[in-house]
Amino acid sequence: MIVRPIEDIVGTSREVHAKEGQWSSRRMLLKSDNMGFSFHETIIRANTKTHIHYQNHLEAVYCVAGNGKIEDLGTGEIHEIRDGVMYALDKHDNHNLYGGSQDMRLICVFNPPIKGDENHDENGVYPLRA
Ligand code: 9YT
Repeated sequence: MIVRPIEDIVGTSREVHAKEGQWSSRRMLLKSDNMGFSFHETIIRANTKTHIHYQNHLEAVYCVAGNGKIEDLGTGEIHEIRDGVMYALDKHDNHNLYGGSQDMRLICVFNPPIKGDENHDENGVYPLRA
């Protein structure tokens, strides 16, 4: 059994920050934990915009605090995100993620799992790591 409080993640190599400061990702379960997925708590800062296009991963995201929006760049649709809303990038959806008036706290699951220190490249992609 793995039991891991968030205090053991914050400030360690398992916490990764966006290069431009829009988000922090606390990686609670990684590939090395052998669960078949990775499990993150992500803080999206208020009043920020992040372009994301996970071409190598599927991601499900559940908002547990704060508010924001997701813009589907394939369809042009914009969806409100708040406590209780989930979105799943089941088609590797190209999107913009916006922090709203408050920081958003998101619980994120990635398949295949993130290995550790991945950060977005210039196209909002995480590389696929062996
Ligand atoms: C929601 C989202 O994709 N935010 C960017 C960071 C990512 N969730 C991560 O690595 O935790």
